[in-house]
Parts: sequence; C-alpha cells; structure tokens
Amino acid sequence: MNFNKICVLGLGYIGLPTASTFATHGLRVVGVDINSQVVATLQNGDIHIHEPGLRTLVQAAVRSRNLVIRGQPEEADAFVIAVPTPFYDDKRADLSYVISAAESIVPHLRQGNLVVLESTSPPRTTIDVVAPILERSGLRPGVDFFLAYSPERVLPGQILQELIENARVIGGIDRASSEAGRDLYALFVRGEIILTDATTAEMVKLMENTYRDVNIAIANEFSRLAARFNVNIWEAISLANRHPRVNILNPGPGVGGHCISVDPWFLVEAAPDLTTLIRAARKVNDTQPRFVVGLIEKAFSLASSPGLTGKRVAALGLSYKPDVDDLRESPAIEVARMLGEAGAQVSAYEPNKTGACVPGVTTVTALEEAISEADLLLLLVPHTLFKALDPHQVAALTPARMVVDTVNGWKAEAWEAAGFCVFRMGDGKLGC
Ligand code: SAJ
Repeated sequence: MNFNKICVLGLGYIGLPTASTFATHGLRVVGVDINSQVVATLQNGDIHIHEPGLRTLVQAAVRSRNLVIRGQPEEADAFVIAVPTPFYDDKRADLSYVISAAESIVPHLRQGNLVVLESTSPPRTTIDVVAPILERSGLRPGVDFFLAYSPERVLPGQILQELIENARVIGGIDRASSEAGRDLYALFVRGEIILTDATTAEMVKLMENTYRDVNIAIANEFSRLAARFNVNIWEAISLANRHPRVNILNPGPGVGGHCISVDPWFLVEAAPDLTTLIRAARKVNDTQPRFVVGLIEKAFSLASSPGLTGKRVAALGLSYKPDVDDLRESPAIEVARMLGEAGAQVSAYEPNKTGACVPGVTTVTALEEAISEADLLLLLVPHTLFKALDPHQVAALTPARMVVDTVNGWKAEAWEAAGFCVFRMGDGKLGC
C-alpha cells in the first residue's frame, strides 16, 4: 500500500516523535492533539516534552512543511492513534482517549484507509472497542478499510533511536491489514517488522512490561531481605548475576512511569482469576516507597534523633527514572509525599522539571536551595547530574551529615570521607 498523507492522533511522548519521524521520511503528516496548549506550543516551533534530540527532529519536520499541527484530524491515507491509556483509581484501564480518538476519525474515514492503534490497551481492545466505533462510518473493517494494532516499545530517553531500530510487531485484524501496517512502518523502521494478529500484538506489549515489572519486584523484595539479613544487596546481585542464566535488575524506591506501573493492571483487569503473580509484583513495587520511608526513620533513629516530625529532608530527584522529566506515577514523589505526611519538612529538587508543581510536595528550583538547611540528603533518582556531585563540595553547602541513597548512585566511601554518614537502601550494614 502507498501512503502520501497520514494523521497521527496524540502528540505526546510517542505520537510526537512518531509523527515527526514519518514527516522527515517524506510523508505529509497532520499531527493532532486535543490539548490546545500543546497545539499552540508546537505551532510556535517549541516542544512541550523533554526527550533527547526531539526538539531538533520536530523543527526539521515542521521546516520541511511535511508536519502540520492541528486540533482535529482530517482526511488521510492512514490514521495512527497514539493517545494515553491511563487507569482509574480502581486500576481499570481508562480507554476514554482511545475511544474519543477513534470517534474523531469516523467522519474522515474513507475506503482503503489504514487505522493503527499504538496505545497500550487491554487484550481485544482493537477488535472489541476500536473496530465497532470505526464501523459507524458505514465502512467495514477488513473489507473497506484496514485495521491493526502495533505497540510502541521505545524507552524514554532513547525514543528517537529505538523508534527506528527496535523490532516492530504489527497485528492486523486480518492478513491484509498487517501487510498494510508493514508498508506504513517500513517507511522508517530499520528493525525487523513482524506480522501477527491484533490481540497477540496487544498481549505482547502487556507481557513485555509485566515481565519487567515482575523482575523489578523480585529485586525490590531481595532488597528487603538483604536489610533483614545484614547483606549488601548490590554486592549480592552483582555476584548472582555472574551466573550465566541470572540477570537480576536493580532495586530502587519503586516502579513509576506511565507504562510499567500501569500496564500489568490491564492484564489483571482482563483476567483477575489468572493473575496472582502479576498482582503480587505490583503490590511489592507499589509498597517500596513505604520501605524507603522506613529506612529514613531508621537512619534518624541510629543517629540518635528518632522520629520524622520536623526533620528537614532534601529529596533529590522527583522524576520516575534518571535523566527524564516525566513525573507520572513517580515513586520518588510518593516517598516525598509520605515523608511530608509523617511530619518531615521536605524540600524536593528535580533538575529536569524545576518549575513543577507537585501536590503535597514542596519543590525548589536549585540544588543549593534544597540542601542549604537540610538534616538529611535523600537520593531518589540517579540523575547523571546527581551522580557527578562532589561530596566535599556538597558538604560545604549543607549542614546535613546524613545521606540516604535509595538507588546506589553514590560511592559510600567517597561520601563518608567527606564527613557524611551513608545509609544505602538494600544494605544491611547500616550506619557509619
Ligand atoms: N526500574 C527499577 N529497576 C530497574 C529498572 C527500572 O526500579 O532495574 C524502575 C525505573 O526507575 C522506573 C520504572 O522501573 O521507575 C520503569 O522504568 P524502565 O526504564 O524499566 O521502563 P520505562 O517505563 O521507561 O519504559 C518501558 C520499556 N519497557 C520495557 O523495557 C519492557 C519501554 O521499552 C516501553 O516502550 C515503555 O515501557 C512503554 O512505553 O511501554
């Protein structure tokens, strides 16, 4: 199938890079977002998200005149839906953005078009939710137009490279739809393109992120065991990983982001009777911030200053992982919030989103401000900037002499040599 013009619905972390990449590969692309602020920002040549290389790519796409930004879709050869699928408080998938995006395509759908859903969705969403909406156009999926599911699999921080180089799974509702999807993505994907059916492709995406969640959960559970048995988990993991068939991931303050902490719930929702392990892993990762707060309480107790009330804590990092600006579902925020609720005075500094307004957390715009009146420095996210800090220079800027490192981001010996008492998460040998 040939494509001249496509519409990409949703201009977030996935949609914007995807739309821009299609545009720089010669397609005419209409990038659509329902948020008028996002539309205005992009139309003014700016971008609203932080991702290495994205600004340059978007500017090149706009300059080539192949990418235009609109608030509504229009007629095109293909429609790519890349809107968010958050969850409700009870962890059920909120498909309202997918539904509205599909509905907005209906008036513009024409014979021979291709529609691709990229948004992570519960199994059967393409067939049971998207197809019936598109049928309201009077056209039949698989007969009059092609319909496929193709998961995005890119890692925030490396999106532009992975978008092109990762293998791409395309699941059509029939063979012709899979092949139409392949023809579209082959315009820029250099990784292998593998064709399957729509529901398998949906499952593949959910399985990948659930697999990672379960693996991080076991690392987090190991970190709790290490504290109990007076073992340094970081050393233990590196030794266990010398086994040729073992690859334990890193423990930390929990699992965040809009993917790994959300997607496993879509499987739990779809089959509650079959997902005991998945649910248990979610519980371990969701309760890890509580474990971190316990560690901080322990640190103050060992320093003969028990309790959290009135304690001044400099929380370093609020994003869900290093070197990104994304705060969604961030366990670092959860830790900061819980400390505040327990009476501590938390000053949080996130270098990638200095102006962020985070409910329940006091944020500051400079590292010096966060640490200048602190009793304890709490490393929550191993940003490159934080890992590179010189402990002697930090010591001169803060009265704090205690450090809690939840991510093994700092060399304990170096910080101890600068006069800090270091408490590392997952290190049973606590104290100085
Ligand atoms: N984390 C740990 N320990 C680890 C690795 C990660 O605690 O060893 C934490 C991170 O700090 C973060 C969370 O897990 O809070 C998730 O981070 P991540 O880097 O594992 O994954 P994401 O959410 O940034 O991106 C994932 C990727 N999926 C997989 O690796 C299977 C990416 O390829 C997907 O495209 C993305 O989800 C998505 O959009 O679904």
